[in-house]
Amino acid sequence: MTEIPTKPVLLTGASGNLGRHLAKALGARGWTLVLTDIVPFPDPLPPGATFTKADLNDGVTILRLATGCGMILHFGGVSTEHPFEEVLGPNIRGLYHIYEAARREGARVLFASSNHSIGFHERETPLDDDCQFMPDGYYGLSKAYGELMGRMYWFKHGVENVNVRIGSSFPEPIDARMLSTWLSYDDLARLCAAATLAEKTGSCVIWGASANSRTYWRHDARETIGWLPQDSADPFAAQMAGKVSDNAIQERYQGGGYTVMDYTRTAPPPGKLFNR
Ligand code: 15L
Repeated sequence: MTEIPTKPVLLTGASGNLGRHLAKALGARGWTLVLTDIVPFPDPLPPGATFTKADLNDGVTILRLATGCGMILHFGGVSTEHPFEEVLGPNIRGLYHIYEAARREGARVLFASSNHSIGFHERETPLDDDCQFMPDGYYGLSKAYGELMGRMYWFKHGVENVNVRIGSSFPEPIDARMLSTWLSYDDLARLCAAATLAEKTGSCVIWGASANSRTYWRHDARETIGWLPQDSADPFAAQMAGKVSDNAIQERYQGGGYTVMDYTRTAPPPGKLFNR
């Protein structure tokens, strides 16, 4: 795909692992990128890109950065499990600033959601995009809230949004769980490009995983946005097979290690009908 968006694209979280890869990959396509992060951008700027150090809590600056942009790729905020107070500002108030900016600009949002919004689903239960939220911590909860914020802005204000429930986006899978959840950097970049260039998206959900035969996930809106993953974790299967933890809870649920962080339940885990 060589098409170039007609308006600049705002990329938050540009200095993070995924942001850096996206800045490079989308910059190489000739896209005009407005990059921002709370920490400095560590790489050479792609041609035509600008970088502004900004806090997502600062709504005025977010509005200014989004001015003239047609798309916001929102990868900023806290990206792993943290105490509630640390998640609140960047992931809840910050996301509100992103959606207000999108509303004012008539821009579309790609929200980097996470599998941790549904992390307490059993690994053996294949999920579609309309499954219940089952957050496995404050971080996952903020991602569920973020997806719902997108739905509200779509119904109430017509702001389009693509909610990507990212599995595990790393250069390569690093444990057996990632044979199911891995998303290659290149598939992620192609997904961001497709979501930006699609004619219409409405408010939709995409499972952010490569074409892994051991996937936990099924139906989503990939046909609507014209994205199909091209990579797969399958070739890493033999290497990763033994890389499992000795924690039965962690191995039971899709969210893996996040489900057991600060886990204080003493009774046996709930059954499949999760509230019994
Ligand atoms: C995420 O949401 C995190 O951002 C990432 O660091 C991984 O922990 C990933 O989930 C995962 O579940 O593997």
